[in-house]
Parts: sequence; structure tokens; C-alpha cells
Amino acid sequence: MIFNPEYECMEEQALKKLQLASLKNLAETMYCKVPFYRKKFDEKKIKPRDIHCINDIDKLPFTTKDDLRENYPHGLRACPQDRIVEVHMSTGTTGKPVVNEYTIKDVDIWSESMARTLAGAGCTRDDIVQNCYGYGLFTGGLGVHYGSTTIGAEVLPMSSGSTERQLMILRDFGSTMLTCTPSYALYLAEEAAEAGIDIRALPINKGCFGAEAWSENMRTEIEARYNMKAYDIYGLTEIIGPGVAFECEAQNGLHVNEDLFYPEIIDPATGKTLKAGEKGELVFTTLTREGTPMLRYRTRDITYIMEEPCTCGRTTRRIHRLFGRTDDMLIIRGVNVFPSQIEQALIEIKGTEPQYLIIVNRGESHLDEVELQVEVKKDAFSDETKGLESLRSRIEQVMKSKLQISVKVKLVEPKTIERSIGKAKRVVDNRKI
Ligand code: DLL
Repeated sequence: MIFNPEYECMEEQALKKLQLASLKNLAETMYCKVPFYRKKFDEKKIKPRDIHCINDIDKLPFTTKDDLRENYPHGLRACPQDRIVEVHMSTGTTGKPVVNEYTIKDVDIWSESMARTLAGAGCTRDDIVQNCYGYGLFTGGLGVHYGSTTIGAEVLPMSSGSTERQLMILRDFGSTMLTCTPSYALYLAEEAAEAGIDIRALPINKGCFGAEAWSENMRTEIEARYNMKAYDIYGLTEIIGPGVAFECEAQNGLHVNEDLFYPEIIDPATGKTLKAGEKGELVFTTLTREGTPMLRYRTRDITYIMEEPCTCGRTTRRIHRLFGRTDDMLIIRGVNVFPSQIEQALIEIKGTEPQYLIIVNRGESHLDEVELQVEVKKDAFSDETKGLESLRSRIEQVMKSKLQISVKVKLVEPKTIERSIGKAKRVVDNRKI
């Protein structure tokens, strides 16, 4: 279902006109109200009045995560404090948190973009949405919550964790839609099997999964285990939370809510804007935000803009499923590898579970060494050692041929790799570089 055809199916020229008007307005506000941006504009010797067409956006300065951290907590706020009604933060692994402050209008924008997102996966007011994204400073819980209530669906605000209770509710309330990280969806399915619950027979028939990189094969796995459709949703705290881009029934790329969030792809090394189809770093401008609007925010996420029109009727541009982040890309002996590529290759190998951990060490010879821990299916582990040995060497061969790197595979028993209720941790990098 298309939630808001007026904006989602807009004719290209009309959309560009709207984006330009919003961008001019945004640049003006930032220049006048946020000293940090005024300084950046002045350094580039550019004024808001120099924007004449939407492509002029590439004259404007970027914003980086470091800029956000240096302006912690309120330095990038573009309106008086009494207009702020909600705050979210993401902590990441290092440094100060990244803060996003919302006015009432910002919460409305978020509700609208999340309603479009959930509707893209087929959510209607008849649905019962079991929302297992964390509620709190993390944006997943409240984002899905606002989208569900905007549609008029019934939302179960479960938050993350308490897997036993999640399963009880899934069964007793007949939830029809599941929202959580893809890794948690898999874990929930595993626990259901363990508890003897046949989730394939339950009413659950679709889910929106995101907040971490996942592969096409992981989708197939989740869809099979639940007998449901699994959709990819993308977003980040700095821009609004989830609701920035989402998959429709075509499951072929994520539609960007372009009237609200303007996408660009740049070369991460030079900052130069790339064309549709060229892979690079995703950059977003929040065209209509008020609390903490962002100008050309460098997400560090890697993807490309897809050119072909979508079969669903939406005209908004799509981004390809995310490949990973510039900062989680591993460089192994000079070869670039994303954890999601390892996942994609692994799931195709029979006898393994889609649970893995990549451990990178710098060996005595100063060369990078990768150990890939892979969980083996229950029945495979009770097999003879010969079978296990051949599985191990098959995985090593597949990695070598698909990724051009040598990995040492260690097969581990089912359920030994730590499960996560939120974003999964797939890499331990012990190299001190
Ligand atoms: O993860 C917002 C969100 C919540 C998205 C629920 C989807 C669902 P952050 O915690 O700020 O916000 O993390 C944002 O997570 O820059 C990506 O690197 C990654 N990410 C988010 N969605 C996807 C996805 C939320 N569908 C960071 N595929 C982003 C791959 C994703 N990576």
C-alpha cells in the first residue's frame, strides 16, 4: 500500500521544485540560527542566496559525526529549547553521544515517514505490530510506534529482550507483523523452535528489519523460518531514526522519503558527488527538520542510487541494500571485505547456522589473519568428525573464491555465539592499528 501517493508518486520536476524550496529555507535557517553552520558557510564563501537549483547542494558544507560530537549536547539546535518535545541519542562505541532533538513538527515528519515505511511492507490498520526494537534513547522503538499509530494499526510496545515473553505474546495476541533487528528475528525463531512453537503456523506474515547490515540470504532464511515477507528498513539517529528509506513489495532497493531527506552519494575519499549507479558514501540532508536539521550529513554507509523506476508506482529514488559502513569495512591483507559479504556466502552453505563471528588478528609475521567462527546445525555436530572436517574446508574454499581472502574456519556448537537483542556484533578486530 502507498501511504501518501501525493508525495511518494510525485512527478520528478515537481519533486525537484519542492526540494529546492525546502533546501533554500533550510540553508537560510541554518545560516541565521546555528553559528556552527554560519562559520562553515563563511569558510566556503557561500551564502544561502547562492542556491539556485537542487544540484547546488554540492556547494554546501558537509556535516560529520565528529561535528556532532564536538557540538554536544545542544550546539546544533536550530530553534529555541521550549520548542523541543523529544530527544534521541546514539552512543556508538566511542566518544560522546550523537544527539537529535525533535520539535512537534519533527515528530510529525517522523510519524509520516514511518507510516510510509510500514505501509510499504503492507501494514494496514488491521495489523497487530509486535515491536521489539528498543524503546528509549534508541530511535527504533518509538519510530515504529509512531508509524503504527499513524496508520491506525495496533502496536504492542514490547521493546527488546525478554524473549520468552515475546514468544508468548506472538502466539497469544496473534501478532501479524514483527519489527526488530534481523539478527534478533533469527534468534526469536530459534527460541521458538526450542520451545516447540511452530511459528510458521502463527498469523505473523511480515516484518520490517533494519538497524544493522544484513544480506539477501539472511532475508531468505528469515522468510523461510517464519513463513513471512521480510522487508529492509533504513535510518539513523542523526537524520530522524528509522523511516529514511524502506522497501516496498518489490523488495528491490529502498525508497528514500525524498521530499523529506535528500540523498547524495559521494566518493568518501574526495567528497566528490557520484552519479546514479556509482557506489559510494551515502549523504543526507534533512529538508524540513526544525530541531536539529542536518546539512549533507556523511553517514559512512556504503550504497548506490538505483536508476530504474520501481514497479510499485512510487517515483522516489531507491538506494541499494546497504553494503556496510566505511568504518566496518575490514581491510584484510589489502582486500576490502564487509561482514555482510561473509554472511551472504555463509548462508548458502548447507549444515551451517547463520551465526558467525569474525576475529581478526595480526599474526607473528605481521600479516592479518582471520578466524571465522561458524555455528553448525545440531544434526551436523553429532555427525562423524570426517563430515565436520569436510564442511570446514568447504567454507574455507567458498570464502577464498568469493572474497579472495584466506580465512581459518572454526566450527562451533549450536548456540555458542552470543545472541544479541539489538544490533549484532559480528567482528572482533584485535589488530592494534
Ligand atoms: O539504527 C535506526 C533504525 C532503527 C534503523 C530501526 C532501522 C530500524 P542508529 O542506531 O543511529 O539508528 O544506527 C544507524 O545503522 O548508519 C547504518 O550503518 C546502520 N543501519 C541502519 N539500518 C540499516 C539497514 C538506527 N537497513 C546506522 N541496513 C546506520 C544496513 C543499517 N545498515
